[in-house]
Amino acid sequence: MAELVLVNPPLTSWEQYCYLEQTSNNVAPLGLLNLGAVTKKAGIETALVDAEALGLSFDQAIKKALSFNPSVIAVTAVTLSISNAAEFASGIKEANSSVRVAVGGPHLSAAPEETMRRYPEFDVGAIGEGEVTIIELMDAFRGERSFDSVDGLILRKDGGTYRTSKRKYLDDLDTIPLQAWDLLEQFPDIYTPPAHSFGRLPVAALYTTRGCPAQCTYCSKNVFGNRIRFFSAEYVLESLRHLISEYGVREVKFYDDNMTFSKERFYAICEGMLREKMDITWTCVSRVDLVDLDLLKLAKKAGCWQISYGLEAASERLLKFIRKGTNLDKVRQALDMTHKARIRARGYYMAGLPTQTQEELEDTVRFALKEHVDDFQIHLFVPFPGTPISENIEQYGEMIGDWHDMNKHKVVFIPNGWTADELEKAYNNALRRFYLRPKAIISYLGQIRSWEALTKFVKSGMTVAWHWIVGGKSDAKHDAQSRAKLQAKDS
Ligand code: B12
Ligand code: SF4
Repeated sequence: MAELVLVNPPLTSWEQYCYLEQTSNNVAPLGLLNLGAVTKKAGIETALVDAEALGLSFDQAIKKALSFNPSVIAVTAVTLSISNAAEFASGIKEANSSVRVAVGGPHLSAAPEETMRRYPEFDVGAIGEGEVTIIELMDAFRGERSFDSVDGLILRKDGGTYRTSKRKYLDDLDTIPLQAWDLLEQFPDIYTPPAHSFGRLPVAALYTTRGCPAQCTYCSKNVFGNRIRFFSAEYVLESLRHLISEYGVREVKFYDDNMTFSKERFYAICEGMLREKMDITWTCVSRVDLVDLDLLKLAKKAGCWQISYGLEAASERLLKFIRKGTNLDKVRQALDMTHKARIRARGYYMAGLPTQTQEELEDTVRFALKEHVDDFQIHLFVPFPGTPISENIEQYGEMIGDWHDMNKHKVVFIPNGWTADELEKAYNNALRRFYLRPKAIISYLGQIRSWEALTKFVKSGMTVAWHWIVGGKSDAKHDAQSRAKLQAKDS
């Protein structure tokens, strides 16, 4: 029994990664783990169904969620998964119309009105940070306060919607209890990254900051906003101790955008790991203007083996256009320093940015091949709702996809001067050119430290290479199979 069930909706690896599905990254739903931690602490009986990680169909997810006999279901979604969240909510209502369904997360926070208009099956939406909202919302569902008095909601009235006051950001993130990992079925066993992205298992994901003050125009920051807030070094170390002692975790992926923003705090985290001789290897994400050689050397000593940087494009003009706030000199310096510190550098790039020419994309690929980019991740540009660049996107090209296509592997936006076919070919070509080089394959193999990783690497590498060389099933056929899997009825 549980009064509240938190749900990560069904989503297939094909929907998320298309033909790269063998490289899927199964990460625990960190937002729901935060919400579960606060609701449990408040004495609310809580369960969690991670339908995506468990590979559940809608029918299975609905049955599982209702088996707890909840009065409220809280579902989270990014733009890609919002229509699945709605389909799930609709099934819940059909099975038991007295259960209330609340929705929150990055998509609802970015497009609250349009989402509530499109999907009447959501009773209420939660905009922004959720830890205080969920507690107050549960009080409102119990009739102990009015919905209007809860900040950060979008509510229905007379066939339309209205918002309550804006939810203020938490000033002290350390007041959030440690993530409720115990709510996950099969953690950490089923939460594994793609083979080229981990050294050791079990792996857990964490983040140590919220918000980002940079101004990148394509970035979706509707949940945590522009001000960076930090979990303290001690809080991060306590999270690590907990994961190591309770779950035997040996590798951690820090997913926050700017883990090195406060050098003092980053040093304290690394020094703490060393002082306590934590048997942990890890990766993190940063910006090229937020690292230096001393910091990188210390990170290496503390177990860091890869840092990801958002490099986006090897064109000064485009970096300015997207307001990245960096330049190619800083990129080269950071890659060089990362290499000197013997940490692998992963570069995130985008294909099909507004105003990007075919030559500029070609320059980007050449740059990545030439510089010390050990792992190359290129995604198709997506003008996500709520981002500055989405506001006047029609001026730069044509939108051809809807929310459900926004997985960064499908063409949803065709910049002026391109056709969809040209863009797709250029994107696939970029991936093929980087990965199908002996140097890249040897480098990936060199980083693998376990049989599990090696087996996974060979299997996924062969499937993807087969697709590049021979071609695979049509996308339409895959789409249909993926839908059938989600809509299968449990006998
Ligand atoms: C880690 C991460 C990943 C991981 C894992 C995601 C996961 N399982 O949680 C990986 C690498 C797998 C990944 C994949 C993708 N990601 Co991602 N990811 C992130 C990142 C960096 C952190 C996410 C996170 O854990 N946040 C911390 C938690 C606490 O925040 P939260 O989930 O938003 O939850 C809070 C609130 O939203 C709210 N809340 C959430 N749900 C609900 C429900 C209710 C009822 C209530 C009351 C409150 C509430 O309360 C929570 C606590 O405050 C964010 C950027 C960011 N800063 O958030 C991008 C981000 C979420 N990803 C994004 C995208 C686009 C994707 C992908 C579609 C494509 C891709 N490859 O990048 C896939 C889709 C995956 C999926 N199934 O959701 C976008 C989403 C934009 C959008 N509008 O869709 C973001 C915002 C990045 C960005 N700035 O553009 N991602
Ligand atoms: S892309 Fe990264 S650096 Fe830029 S605004 Fe978003 S989180 Fe900040």
